[in-house]
Amino acid sequence: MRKVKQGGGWPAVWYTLRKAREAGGLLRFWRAMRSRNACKTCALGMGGQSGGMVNELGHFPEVCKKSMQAMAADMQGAIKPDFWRRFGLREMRAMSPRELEHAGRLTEPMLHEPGQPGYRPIAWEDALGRIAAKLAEVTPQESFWYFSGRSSNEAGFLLQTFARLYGTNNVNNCSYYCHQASGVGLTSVTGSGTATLTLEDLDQSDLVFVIGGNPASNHPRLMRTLMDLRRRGDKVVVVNPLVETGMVRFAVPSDVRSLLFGSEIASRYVQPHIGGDLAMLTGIAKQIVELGAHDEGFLTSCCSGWEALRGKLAATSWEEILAKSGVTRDEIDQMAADYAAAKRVVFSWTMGITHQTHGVESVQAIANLALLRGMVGRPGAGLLPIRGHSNVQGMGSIGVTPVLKQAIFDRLESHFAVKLPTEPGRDTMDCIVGAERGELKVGFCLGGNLYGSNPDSAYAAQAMSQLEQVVYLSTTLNTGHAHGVGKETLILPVLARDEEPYATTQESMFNYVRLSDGGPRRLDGPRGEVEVIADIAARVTKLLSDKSAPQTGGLAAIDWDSMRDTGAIRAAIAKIVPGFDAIAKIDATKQEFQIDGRTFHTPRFATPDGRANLQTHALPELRGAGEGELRLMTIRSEGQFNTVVYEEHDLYRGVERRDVILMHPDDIGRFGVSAGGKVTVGGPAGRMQHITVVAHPEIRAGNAAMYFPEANALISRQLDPRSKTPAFKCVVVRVTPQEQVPGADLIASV
Ligand SMILES: Nc1nc2c(c(=O)[nH]1)N[C@H]1C(S)=C(S)[C@@H](COP(=O)(O)OP(=O)(O)OC[C@H]3O[C@@H](n4cnc5c(=O)[nH]c(N)nc54)[C@H](O)[C@@H]3O)O[C@H]1N2
Ligand SMILES: Nc1nc2c(c(=O)[nH]1)N[C@H]1C(S)=C(S)[C@@H](COP(=O)(O)OP(=O)(O)OC[C@H]3O[C@@H](n4cnc5c(=O)[nH]c(N)nc54)[C@H](O)[C@@H]3O)O[C@H]1N2
Ligand SMILES: [Mo]
Repeated sequence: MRKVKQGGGWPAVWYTLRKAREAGGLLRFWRAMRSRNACKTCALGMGGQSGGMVNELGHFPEVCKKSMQAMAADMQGAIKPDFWRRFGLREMRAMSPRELEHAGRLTEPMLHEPGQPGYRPIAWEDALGRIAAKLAEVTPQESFWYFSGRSSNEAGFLLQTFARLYGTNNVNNCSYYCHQASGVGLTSVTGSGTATLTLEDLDQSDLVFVIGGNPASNHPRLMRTLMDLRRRGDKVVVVNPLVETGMVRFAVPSDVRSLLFGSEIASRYVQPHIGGDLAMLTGIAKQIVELGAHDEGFLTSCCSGWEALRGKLAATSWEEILAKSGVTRDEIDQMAADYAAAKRVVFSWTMGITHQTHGVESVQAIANLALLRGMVGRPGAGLLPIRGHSNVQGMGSIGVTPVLKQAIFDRLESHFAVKLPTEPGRDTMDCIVGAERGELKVGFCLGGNLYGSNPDSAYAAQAMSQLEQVVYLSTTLNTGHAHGVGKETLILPVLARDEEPYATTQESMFNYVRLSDGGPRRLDGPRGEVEVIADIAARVTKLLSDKSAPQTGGLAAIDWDSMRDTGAIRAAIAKIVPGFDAIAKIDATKQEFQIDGRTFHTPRFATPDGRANLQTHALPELRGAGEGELRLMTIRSEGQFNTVVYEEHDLYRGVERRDVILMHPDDIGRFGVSAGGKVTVGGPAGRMQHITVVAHPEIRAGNAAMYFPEANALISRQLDPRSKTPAFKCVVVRVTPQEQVPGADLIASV
């Protein structure tokens, strides 16, 4: 496949037209894209009341391919009834993520029971009755509640409140596999777990660091901001072991000049080894201090820990920094010079930073670096974790976390006059471990693909198979429905947010709350998430009160039927979640808002003493540097959204298929394999066979890449101890030519 020379551009424009045709015509598609609903894909916060394709500053049109993919997917027809007759679990397991997604929309509740070959349709009444009966049978501590970041604040709040009153804190969201390290790291420094700035600040900056991310395909709307920055003569420093085409050049489709001629994005591109960022960031900080370019006044008056950090930087040797980061002293000096010369600097980062066993420390090191020159707590500068799912941040804000923030805990108790459980709740991986050990019996998933997003796929499937009941609220099929099944599995079809009969809200990565109007349903059958949750909650409350169970008092404190009205849920959120007061009236005012207390335009932070806390770190060993070892990252192509694959090819990297490993030509030689040849890739959790080697000179030698979610078969369950996030981006693997594995051709590929 020929590699494109830049991201975006005409292919993105043609793609739009093709998707529109698939979705039943340009007009129908355009109307759907322009409806007043927050964009369904990433957390940049497009759409809402200004209508689709408008950003938080009112700029239109802001277009991106993946929002069209997601929209076209929701506009698919229903799964054909004979699908379930033709395909049992065995056949579904042989399907690719793409085939499952393209089977169509889920419209009927489906049930899989022990001993049955596959799923069968079941009436809503029966499905809801079974779920409620199981929840009334098991103890609350035997259940867990997983939330993806696609659902609304209202659905998230209602379900987490129900789970607590039912009696468990086993409540968590996909953030544990995503930006949890950012939340934990930022909270330890600024007292708040989210971005410290607004979109407007980003537009005013004169230098942006983009570390460990590929926004050209994963957050394309950010590319306009970066393009504008370069046009003003300002700078973008990209840190990534892989040279991503779209981060070098990008043609912004909605900008004629850019579309025709392309725009340069990175002014500097630095390629550390995978996992080398913490050492590299420490090096830049050390150099800033050696240059005397730090802001001594800010550090002493607005931060704590400056003396300790200064001492630690001085004591960390350049040899150690260079060996553990994989970058040269020259590169560090140049980045430090860029930084020292800039006035308003934004540090942004994504999964290359958080998917590491030292993710929290790397986030803290980014914050240290920003604080060294007083770049937090002033306009036009700050810290920006580039979030994934469109409402993953909202899920965290409204309490979808094992441990509730004290204020939310207290106000939930007082508002509803209830007592909440205080037993520690499980994070996401701990739920999988608990399932495997037989400590958990019911798994309830509001969207997402818990199986597909887990490391060590075989373990995840085994763990989930021990559960007595798994419940999914989903829009389309994914690999979880095939592999992540319990003894009994129910799939409840739900409406996408632009099809719901009520308004909902979502929170962007800039702490901005968007209002989605909902819209007409496209298909008969699916129900609104809030309606389904309220229904189950009412049934469980009834069953438990019939049994006089201890939780009855708490559950009965809420009239669950009244909670089918999202306005009633918002009224509760406004009273309970700090910073969300304005949500109570959003329906009437249509006034979207910035959450209070999170954006720092003055250097007074949300810590008890108002100071930012600098942190010190020991540098971790560089993994995968041994004989015969390769460091592997698992990444997305732009034709997928997480475990949902829309296209098998990867346009920007010029790769035609997904069962590949991208290796540097030097490593291809070192391992005695050949480009285009088949290999076995062995990782800590398993082996993958019949993998095709793709020569990718753009990746730093010693490092390799494979696609998520397929490569989860290889990845160990090793976690960052502080954020409990798996090291999806740094897995030590070995590559052997296919022929050398005895009997390899007899074993089916994973
Ligand atoms: N099209 C599309 N958009 C998406 C998604 C999607 O699947 N598809 N998913 C959404 C979600 S939930 C998320 S979280 C975001 C993810 O957005 P990203 O974080 O941009 O996505 P990843 O593909 O995980 O890749 C991370 C990048 O990190 C680099 N990298 C890997 N290891 C390291 C390292 O050790 N150091 C550094 N500096 N870089 C490293 C890789 O080369 C890659 O370019 O995107 C969101 N948007
Ligand atoms: N190896 C490896 N593993 C990873 C990653 C990686 O980079 N490498 N990335 C991690 C990251 S960043 C994340 S965020 C997780 C992703 O984890 P998840 O959020 O659990 O997974 P998704 O693939 O985004 O979930 C997609 C499914 O959500 C459902 N869905 C879509 N829209 C809606 C809706 O409106 N309502 C409901 N109820 N359901 C809906 C559809 O059924 C769809 O199949 O994976 C993680 N796992
Ligand atoms: Mo994510």
